[in-house]
Amino acid sequence: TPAGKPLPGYASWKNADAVTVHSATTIETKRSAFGTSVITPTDQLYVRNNLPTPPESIVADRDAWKVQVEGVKQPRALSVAELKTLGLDTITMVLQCSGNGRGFFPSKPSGTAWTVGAAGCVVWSGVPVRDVVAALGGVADGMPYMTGTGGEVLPEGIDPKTVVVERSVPVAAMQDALLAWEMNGEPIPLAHGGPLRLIVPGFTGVNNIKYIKRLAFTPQESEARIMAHGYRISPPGVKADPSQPSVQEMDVKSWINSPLPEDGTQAAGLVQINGVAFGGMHAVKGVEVSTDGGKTWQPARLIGPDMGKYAWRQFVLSTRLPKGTHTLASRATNTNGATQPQERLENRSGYNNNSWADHAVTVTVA
Ligand code: MSS
Repeated sequence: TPAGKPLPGYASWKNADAVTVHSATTIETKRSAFGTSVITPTDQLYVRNNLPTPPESIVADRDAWKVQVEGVKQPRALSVAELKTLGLDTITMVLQCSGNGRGFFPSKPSGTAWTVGAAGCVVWSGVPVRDVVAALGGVADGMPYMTGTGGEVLPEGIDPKTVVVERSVPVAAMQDALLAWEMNGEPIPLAHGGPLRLIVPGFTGVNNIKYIKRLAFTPQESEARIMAHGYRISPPGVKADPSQPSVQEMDVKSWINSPLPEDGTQAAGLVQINGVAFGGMHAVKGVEVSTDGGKTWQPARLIGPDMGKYAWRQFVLSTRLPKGTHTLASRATNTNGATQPQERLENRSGYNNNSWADHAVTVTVA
């Protein structure tokens, strides 16, 4: 990133040309770097850390890492080595920060002004949480939540609840969840949560706890600040509180990755307008593309492999663009019948932006 900040040490192996470094804890994939191969290469995937990254030493002996499992009939600590004996599955999933698209909010909420690049499509391998739970006698009675705790060593002298990365999701999310040790064919790098990460498919980034040290089935949601007050859909100007909805299940969303204004002036004629689309908790049913700012829409074609309902699909509209300026937009629909809305849902912290209008791009053709 010649003009931007340097890559931080723990992510020095990232492809500097493919990312924008916002800060030492926030690195965004460039819109022009997503390509059309479905999977986001690990060295181009965004990073978002709420705390400083743990030391490299935690990935020195990956199999020795332990997770404490609680709120089951037989609670105990399990090593990664033991987890590997209990079950195995592979799932492709869109990992997307809750604040992806915040940069399009005119209200300029505080937090990183991500545009589209706090997201990627990643293949994860690990043990299904339900297999771990079965090995420990099942979930204990009266536990409506699954709570994951990050393995960061917390700064001393402050109430841990104010800083710990600990999130609760409804226990039903366990059905598709993994305790993962591998991503895109290699052990999960420290930057992305190795040696062990909780993967909750369909749920926004923050619910996918890195370097997980505790997985608990709990009677209540975590009282950590990141759960109780952080990541809530608060009305504009209203302070966050636990009564407001938490940022959890993702919504249907798509955006165009090519052509882009930064590609410069396009030659008039045939163009392959392409991008990515995902359905949140449901598969993508279809994508429409507009070349006139949303006045008219044409069906796009889904291309590339279908890697399951939690993955994104690539789409293309092959069309002719005459000379002039054209506002290109995409609008996805999922198999549950939800269509991407024109407008974002206004909220204080700029979460869950899936507005098609915000994600439109204007290109010049000469
Ligand atoms: N985990 C932990 N442990 N820590 C931290 O900080 N963050 C979150 C998740 N998880 C964290 C965790 C967030 S917030 C996000 S997005 C994600 O993660 C990211 O991932 P990557 O791998 O990309 O970095 Mo927003 O919703």
